[in-house]
Amino acid sequence: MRIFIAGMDGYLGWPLAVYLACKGHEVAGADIFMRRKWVKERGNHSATPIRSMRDRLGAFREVFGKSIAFHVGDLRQYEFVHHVLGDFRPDAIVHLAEQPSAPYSMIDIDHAMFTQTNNLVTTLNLLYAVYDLCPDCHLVKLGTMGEYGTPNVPIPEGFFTIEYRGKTDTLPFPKQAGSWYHLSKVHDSQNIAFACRSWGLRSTDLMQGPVYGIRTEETQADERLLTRFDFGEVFGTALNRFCAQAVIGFPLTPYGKGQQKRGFINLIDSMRCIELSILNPPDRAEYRVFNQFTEIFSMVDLAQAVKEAGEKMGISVQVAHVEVDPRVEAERHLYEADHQKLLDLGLQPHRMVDALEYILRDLTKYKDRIEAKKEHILPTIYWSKEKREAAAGLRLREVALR
Ligand code: USQ
Repeated sequence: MRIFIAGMDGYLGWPLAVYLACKGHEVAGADIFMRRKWVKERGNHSATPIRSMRDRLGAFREVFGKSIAFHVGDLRQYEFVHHVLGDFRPDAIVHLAEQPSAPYSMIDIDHAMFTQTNNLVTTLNLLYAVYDLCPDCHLVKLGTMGEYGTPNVPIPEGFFTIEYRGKTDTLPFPKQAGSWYHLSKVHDSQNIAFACRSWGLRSTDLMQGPVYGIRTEETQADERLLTRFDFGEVFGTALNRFCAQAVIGFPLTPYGKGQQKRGFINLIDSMRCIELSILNPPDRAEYRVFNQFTEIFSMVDLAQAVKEAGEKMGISVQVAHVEVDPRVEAERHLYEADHQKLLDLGLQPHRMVDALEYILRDLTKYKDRIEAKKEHILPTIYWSKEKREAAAGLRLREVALR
């Protein structure tokens, strides 16, 4: 199949391009390297030393004898989107070209505005270009489990059937996202569903949970193919952060009570889910939703699992709750979310406990790079003024950074 990856330079985009190209698909992608810029803007870097796109593409050609087409450009510019899609005429587009960090979106008005305009404009451009050029093309969009929030009822895969005042209908499940970033994905979902209804486009919206891991089977072949690995407060996600903290002897940081639960997924399974979605497209005019995660854990569960894995390897791991959760979120809540549809398509999930040792081992190689930026681990971005005030003078900061 001809697959276009919007946002090919990111944590998921690059290994996905390599994975799909190795599976025999014709892959093209675009990026303007914003993720590199945002992480640099925060003064941080990837734990893994990532190569330039030119080096990555060259290494891929050298190792696998195949090519991936790449365009440098801004997907917020409609002319650019129209040009690259017109040229390539994809069967499927994987849309990863968004600002993915909740804390980044909560820094201030500029970052909130940037996140929502960037994410919504890029999605709208893709919808219009698909409608104009290749209306049969399947848009695989990366949404987030965070779109649903944490309701006190089970979470279905996108839709639920409800009886209200004697009538029954199947409707989108309510969205109660917890950051400007997560809300950008809610708005995207509405826009995509509308385009499917009104123009007959087809789309799969993947409600993905936090992804963890570094290596995929293909990127293991050569260090130049490694994807990025963020561990700071802004772009690092919970489990990846805990692993990075463990290897430098920094106490693991569940926020608040640490009873927040999320649905996690291994990077390898994330690639496979996207492939399964592409291989099994929806009908024209269909907007469907898959919940893309494999196991649910609380932050305390994660910290305990990393502690046990570390200790098996002779690394002593401390856990020190960050007293004031910087986010406005439920610190204890129900989290019963369905995740059957991708299993029905053939996903065979990896277990988190089996991956931890590899992640810790891999990260140990980049210990110095994590150590060099450890001041970026503890949270400094607060969801509200009340949170910021409550957190002033956190004891952990002094202890951990000593
Ligand atoms: N958390 C901690 N300690 C930490 C970091 C995070 O307790 O050191 C907690 C947070 O308070 C939150 C949970 O872990 O309750 C998840 O936080 P996260 O930073 O791992 O993930 P989140 O901000 O929700 O965003 C990440 C990705 C985003 C994706 C989302 C899926 O950055 O792109 O959409 O995971 S989900 O979490 O299901 O919404």
